[in-house]
Amino acid sequence: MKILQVDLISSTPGTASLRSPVRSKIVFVGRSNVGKSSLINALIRRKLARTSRSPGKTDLVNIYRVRLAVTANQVQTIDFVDLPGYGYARGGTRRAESFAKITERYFRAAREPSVADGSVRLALHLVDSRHSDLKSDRDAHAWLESHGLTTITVGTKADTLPRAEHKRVAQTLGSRTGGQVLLLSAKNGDGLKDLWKIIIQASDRK
Ligand SMILES: Nc1nc2c(ncn2[C@@H]2O[C@H](COP(=O)(O)OP(=O)(O)O)[C@@H](O)[C@H]2O)c(=O)[nH]1
Ligand SMILES: [Mg+2]
Repeated sequence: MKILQVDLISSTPGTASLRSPVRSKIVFVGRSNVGKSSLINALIRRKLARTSRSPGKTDLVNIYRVRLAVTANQVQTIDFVDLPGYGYARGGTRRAESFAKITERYFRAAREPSVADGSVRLALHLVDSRHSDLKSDRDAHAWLESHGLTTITVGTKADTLPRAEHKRVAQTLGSRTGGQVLLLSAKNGDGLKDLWKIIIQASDRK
């Protein structure tokens, strides 16, 4: 697999930009500071997404268009959608609302026949491996499921945990969601290959 090109194609608080020709979209959802932008950068092997030490900086929907050669003669285009983070306490209710609004609008728009056709292939729900059982994450997961989205739980920052704990954390995440779980690290690259496989498979689906 070779990444040919990545462009930030839109960065907006709204959904107008989503009325694009149908593509395979992979949506990144998670608490503020969970490592969404870092994961996108690690996957695309470029420093395109802005990362930040302090939470609550992004309330835009950023879409990265990724062109990759899956094999020598199979080129694929996938949009990575980086949604605003939730659960940022200091921003207060207003920020929480704005997340809910943007997210709901996003998914509603994506479900419209005009832009849908199942173009959202997968929601990657990012959860900090060190905090694997937070209410806001459980709520977000329930929300994604209730909207019928195929969701995979991704435990981020796995490098901060001793290896011996990976299994236990994966189990906690799995028992909570009942779905597929993947632990990874944008820092040391653990799990990225597995995530690419999942992404390509989901995008390939007709
Ligand atoms: N140790 C470690 N820190 C990470 C990892 N991914 C992100 N971070 C840190 O977590 C903070 C938030 O990352 P960012 O990608 O901006 O989070 P976002 O708000 O979800 O987009 C930054 O200080 C990152 O350096 C990781 O895999 N391991
Ligand atoms: Mg970010």
